[in-house]
Amino acid sequence: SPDYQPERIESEVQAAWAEKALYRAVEDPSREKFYCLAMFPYPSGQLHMGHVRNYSIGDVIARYQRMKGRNVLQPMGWDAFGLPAENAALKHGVAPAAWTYSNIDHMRGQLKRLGLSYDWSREIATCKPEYYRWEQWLFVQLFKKGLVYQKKAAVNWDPVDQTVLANEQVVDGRGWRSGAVVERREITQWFMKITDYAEELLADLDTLKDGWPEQVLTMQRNWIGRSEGAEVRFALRDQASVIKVFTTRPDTLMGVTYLALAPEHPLALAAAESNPALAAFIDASRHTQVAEAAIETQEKQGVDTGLRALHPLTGEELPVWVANFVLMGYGEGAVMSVPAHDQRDYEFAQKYALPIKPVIQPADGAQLPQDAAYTGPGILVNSGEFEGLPSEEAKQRITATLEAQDRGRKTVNFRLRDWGISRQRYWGTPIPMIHCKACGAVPVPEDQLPVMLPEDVVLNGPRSPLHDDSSFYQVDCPSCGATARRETDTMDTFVESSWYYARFACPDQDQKMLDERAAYWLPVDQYVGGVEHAVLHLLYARFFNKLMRDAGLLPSDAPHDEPFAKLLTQGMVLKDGAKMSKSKGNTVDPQALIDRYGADTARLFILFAAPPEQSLEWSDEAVEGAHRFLKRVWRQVHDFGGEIPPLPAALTTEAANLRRLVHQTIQKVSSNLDGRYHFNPAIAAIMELSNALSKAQDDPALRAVVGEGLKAMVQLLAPFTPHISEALWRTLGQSNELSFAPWPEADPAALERQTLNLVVQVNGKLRDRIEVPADAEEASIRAAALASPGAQRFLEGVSVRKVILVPGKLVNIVAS
Ligand code: ANZ
Ligand code: ZN
Repeated sequence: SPDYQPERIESEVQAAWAEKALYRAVEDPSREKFYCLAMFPYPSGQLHMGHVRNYSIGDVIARYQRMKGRNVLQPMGWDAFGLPAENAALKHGVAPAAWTYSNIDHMRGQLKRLGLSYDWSREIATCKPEYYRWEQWLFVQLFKKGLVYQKKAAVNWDPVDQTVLANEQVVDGRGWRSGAVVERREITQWFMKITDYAEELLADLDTLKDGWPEQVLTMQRNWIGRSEGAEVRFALRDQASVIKVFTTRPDTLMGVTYLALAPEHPLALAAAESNPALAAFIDASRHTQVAEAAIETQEKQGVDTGLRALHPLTGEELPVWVANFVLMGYGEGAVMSVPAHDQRDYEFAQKYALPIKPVIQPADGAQLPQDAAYTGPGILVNSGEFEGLPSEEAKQRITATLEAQDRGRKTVNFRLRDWGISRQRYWGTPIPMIHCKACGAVPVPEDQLPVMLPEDVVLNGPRSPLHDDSSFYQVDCPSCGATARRETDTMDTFVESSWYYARFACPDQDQKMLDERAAYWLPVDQYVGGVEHAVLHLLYARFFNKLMRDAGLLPSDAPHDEPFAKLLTQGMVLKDGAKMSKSKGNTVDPQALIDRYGADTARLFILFAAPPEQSLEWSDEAVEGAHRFLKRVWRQVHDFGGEIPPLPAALTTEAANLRRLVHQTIQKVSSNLDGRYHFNPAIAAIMELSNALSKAQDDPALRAVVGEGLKAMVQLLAPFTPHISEALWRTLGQSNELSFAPWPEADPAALERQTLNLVVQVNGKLRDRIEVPADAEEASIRAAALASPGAQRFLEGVSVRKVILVPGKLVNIVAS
């Protein structure tokens, strides 16, 4: 038989697929569709092992569904905007666009080499104007609906490079290039109102519970962070203004001893004008980091503003402080402080000698802690008319009392913030807005879209060249014609990845963002990607799906409310127990693996080594093992050679047993692929079948069954190792396309175990009858006979001397 030469076989098979455009997806409402999508890659330059895993998993699912007769769409594209292109441009003096496009070319070749069944005619690169123009178009629609707006927000500012830095460009509080201490600056930026969709984004997570990992749903729920509570309004003693706070514990209202404002709170800023100590504190807080996590861990500090607020129910005077742990972006940017029952408030009160007034007693009568806040529920004390109420009831009653006096109301607050999408970077989608002195922010008229990003640029530093390119920013106001300035910020690259899955349905549509093909293909039936995207990408994509639905681009029905019906989050690829990463220097280059063993071995190894959701430990031996298996399969099918004879009308027991194994394997593999991703037991079953077939190979009496088994084996292997399967399919004399050959069905007749009825005698007298499998071993037949109730009755108190087996007829137990 010819040698197994993966490189030759794989390139021949791939050429044939490409020539026939085999995996081109065509909409066909009469067929059940299946949209399989793996998260598209950033074109960093080289495929890494995580990509190989991600895309191999997706391809198994797509290929299986295709063989099951579904109309499958499996597309691929490039998440092509982003910072690394700018960094590479600075390092190597090549324009980000040129760098990106050449990476795409290289990586496309690598993906093709893996034999992934993509419809390459639908390829998308998000940095192309024909893609991002529709993102700009949607941005304008959202602006008109009020779902996009501008406000000031904090950024990381590098005072030496005079530029805004992304969070990942800040290393230990310093600019990655200049080494300068990064400052916090407030600049005007664009926001998308994802908070308008907070309730729906939260509620619809329930509809995903059968298709998404519970862990991802939980992370999204926490990220959205819905809290029920109350807004309470505190009047100021000496001014007409009020301080609004959000609290989840209105039951503690009688224990408030001071208020705390965020440093950016308007009242704090106003008070600072006549209070130098306060001004200095606020100024210092500008130098601290933007990230919420950093704020949580820093030491609690504050300054008294000198303002006095009035308790809404008692009229008692309360000092108003500014505190560094109060976030401007959460709730109302102000807190009613209850040091007896909130740990932060407690520490702050201790530090600045503010009063602590307990108002909640543990219901079980336990003592309040001596040196900490008691944060649990309980019974109200020191609380006037609310005395004695349990916390839950007190929350209702106190809120109702405030409401009646117009000093508060019940509210729901979300942790989720509006999505700031402005990036002061070059390599991104230009924000399609124009700033006019007279008219304000004016959207670029639709017929002038796209706002093209100049690709032929030279980067001299981290500062975006758009900021200094007057041919880009100098424009006439579309509304009044005066000289105006084009927005020079670009969009967060998460915007592109929020809707690419929909655009794959109609990537050639140049009149609209989406057409009716999107209604056919969406939702994605199976999405595959890394769990690191559990929140941002997967939340933004869900948000965009709803935006596109509400813009009339997708049907308003339940199936189209969510973009991804099922989600598989694959585990990491490890080596020596650690994540493979360039910085650790422990990477294995997939290209070298493929060059040496072929794509089928690479795929088989990665699919067999661990369940998709779990981390996968690299192992050279396991790669070798996968390769040896494929070599054996190759030899096995070639040794068989030629036509598969028809099955004889009656099978010998041996033949029936082998045939049963063939059909059991079909059943096992199918059940492990159907709606599940149990690839390793599926592959293990195929390996067992291969073993059994190779033992039977030389027996002419078994030839028909071996042929049937080899054919099934090749079909079952097709989703995992498509090239060798395709080649062997031809060897077995098949002329149809294996990729579309119907998935084999287990024959119930073959699965049935043939049985024999045997007579059980004790000392030659008939005492029972037993049914045993036709292929049962002698020992198990003897055991069954001895255990039969009829024989047992006559075996009590005697010893068995001998058990005589007359095959196919009887078992005689000799006892005395
Ligand atoms: C009074 C109180 C008493 C509170 C008590 C807690 C315990 P979650 O559950 O995360 O929604 N808070 C409100 N706005 C804040 C802001 N801008 N920055 C920092 N903290 C803020 O948290 C709600 C609680 O966080 C609110 O309830 C408020 O403190 C605080 F025994 O009000 B609480
Ligand atoms: Zn104007």
